[in-house]
Amino acid sequence: MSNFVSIAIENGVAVVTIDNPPVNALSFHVRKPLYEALTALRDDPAAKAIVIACAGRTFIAGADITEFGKPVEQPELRAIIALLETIAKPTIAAIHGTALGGGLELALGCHFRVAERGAKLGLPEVKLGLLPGGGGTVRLPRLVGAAKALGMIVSGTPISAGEAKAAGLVDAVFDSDLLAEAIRFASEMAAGGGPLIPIRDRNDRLAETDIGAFDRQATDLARTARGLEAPLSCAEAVRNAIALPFDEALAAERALFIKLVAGDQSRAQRHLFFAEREAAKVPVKDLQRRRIARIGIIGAGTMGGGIAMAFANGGFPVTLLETSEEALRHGLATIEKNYAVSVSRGSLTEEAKQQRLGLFKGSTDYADLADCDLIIEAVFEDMAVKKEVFGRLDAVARPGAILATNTSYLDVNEIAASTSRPQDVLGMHFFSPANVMKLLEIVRADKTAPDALATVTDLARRIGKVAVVVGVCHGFVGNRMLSARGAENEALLLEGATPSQVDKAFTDFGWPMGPFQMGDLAGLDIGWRNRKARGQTAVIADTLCEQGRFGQKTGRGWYRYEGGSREPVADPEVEALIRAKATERGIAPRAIDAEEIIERTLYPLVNEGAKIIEEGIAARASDIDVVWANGYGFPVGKGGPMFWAGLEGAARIVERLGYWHRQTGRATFEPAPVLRRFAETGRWEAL
Ligand code: T1G
Repeated sequence: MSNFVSIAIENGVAVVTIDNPPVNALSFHVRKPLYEALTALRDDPAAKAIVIACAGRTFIAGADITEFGKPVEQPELRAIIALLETIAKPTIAAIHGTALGGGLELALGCHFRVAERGAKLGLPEVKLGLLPGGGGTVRLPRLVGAAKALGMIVSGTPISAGEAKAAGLVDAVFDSDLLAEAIRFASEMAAGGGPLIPIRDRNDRLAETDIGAFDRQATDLARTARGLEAPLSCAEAVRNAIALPFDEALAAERALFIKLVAGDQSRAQRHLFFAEREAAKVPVKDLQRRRIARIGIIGAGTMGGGIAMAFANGGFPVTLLETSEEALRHGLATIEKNYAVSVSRGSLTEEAKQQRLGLFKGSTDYADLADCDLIIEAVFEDMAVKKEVFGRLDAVARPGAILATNTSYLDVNEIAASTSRPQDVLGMHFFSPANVMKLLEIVRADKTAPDALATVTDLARRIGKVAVVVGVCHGFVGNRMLSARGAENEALLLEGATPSQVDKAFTDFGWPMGPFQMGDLAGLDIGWRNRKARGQTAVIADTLCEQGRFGQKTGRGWYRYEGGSREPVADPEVEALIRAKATERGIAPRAIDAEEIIERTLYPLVNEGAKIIEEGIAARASDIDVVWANGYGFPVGKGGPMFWAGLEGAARIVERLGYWHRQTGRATFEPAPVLRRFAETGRWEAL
């Protein structure tokens, strides 16, 4: 056959094996021999049944994403599935690892699906700004019902083999020997001679659909789309499956797919897919990783507790150190409460909760960190405190242990220099809540050893984090750019905009919330403390804090929050304060539109990213996109600030920054040379 597709016939059962590492994507070089194999077996009397299986760690993880945007080579996936549905002998997909996207769609072209206990099945195309384009939106509802299919397709979240069995998506689940079991299953089906009904001809589950409930579900799901087209197209396609004859619904799916795959949003989300994988690659291949079995966390506060949970969730035993028994008890109690909330929400079993709690060992004695392989400090954000902690760590940690600081801003080189082993020191900047937020900025200090960096980068994936390696500067990549994005916030208010107007410009852009609502959520006192520590001021925000307006936690900040609700209400008192501060400065209010707000906030964001590339703080522009999409809610449909700059038009950004620089004389607006270069070449690169 070919290197990628092979056939073996055993006891009348033909096994077609796909072998296209690393994830058996349905690349053209797989599709062609697969089509030929199935055609041959359809007509081969020796084959009483056909099993489709995959070599390696997973069943087919989808179409080959690298082929999107290029001319499509025949046969397409749809042709292979249409061929499958003409085969008058049992066809069985044997699923291990993941059956995703086109991989699950191919399996839906078979009469039967059997899976290994640990397998995951899903249609995650929406996460690439797409919808299933191989008939998934039309066949899946026929098997699992429209409501279940809609949930799976609009969320893109895979389900377990057990859940798939319960939903009717798979016909059998085996704990082991998947292939042998699949061959046995195939023989039984061939011998049974039962009716072989292609899914396209199964309409019972669709007929049961409560269309009113379906439309309400679709409307709810659409509400969370925040400007993304794919979730709406997914809902429309599944609706078509209910309302239209099979082939019409299939054609409608195709039209929607072609529109989305050519669109900027899918290009942006595909960019992020590969950018996340690129960011996790350490430059030195085949570097021996250090052994990491036990984790030590210093500080059981909000960050320390969240970090500890992230590692326990990844199966690591954790030693949690605090300065006093009381602080330790409080920290452990908060962790237990957080797990209890997950159990009450059904996202965790009581058994799993107990198992994870069993991984924690509390202590107030530094000596208990001596058997830890990685120790992460999450104490108060003060250099003197951090140096004192690292000095004590240096005395107790075993040779070769990795010592990490969770600082959000401070100089990791200075912290490393407070130890006798700077080669073992790096930053691990988690985002709050650390057990939830996916982003992890790994800070490479000047003396950090490459194997320590590689070890921690790999570890990040094992605890479900998206890791980005960054250099040392104030605020690293994320927070440094956040300061540049926020530098104009107060000026915009003094000149006439309101907090609601600025926030609306951001939510219309696709952000979950704007800077003022975000400030109220995080707590205005944090920024206030940082500004005071750095001798900086923010005339309006400082006044709000002096009035005890710290945001949601005090019921008043930039907005009012009535009766403990999280819903922001515009507060005339704040607008009066802003006008008063403006009058004191002789600033007359004027109309400011969303375009100006975006120019004065997101253009400096991109500009700061350009400086970061120039300084080598980020290895790639796409790393910056990964930081902002995973840590700061940058709309994925825009691909991150550096990708978006290409969509927005770098020449326009340079021109408008130049305009505001001339207007204000403020440095944040001076176009960076790397940005000017990007405007000329379309490539982000250090000069
Ligand atoms: N196409 C091309 N390359 C892929 C790929 C794919 N579908 N999936 C993974 N890779 C590459 C990836 O870039 C990396 O490369 C390597 O494989 C290992 O991946 C018609 C339209 C399967 C859960 O969205 O979610 O089908 O960096 O590091 O952590 O309807 O990969 O080593 O050079 O992620 O073990 C739908 C995408 C496609 C699933 C494994 N499918 N993949 O995770 O490994 S659209 C998806 C994943 C589609 C049809 C449509 C994960 C994984 P490199 P990895 P992993």
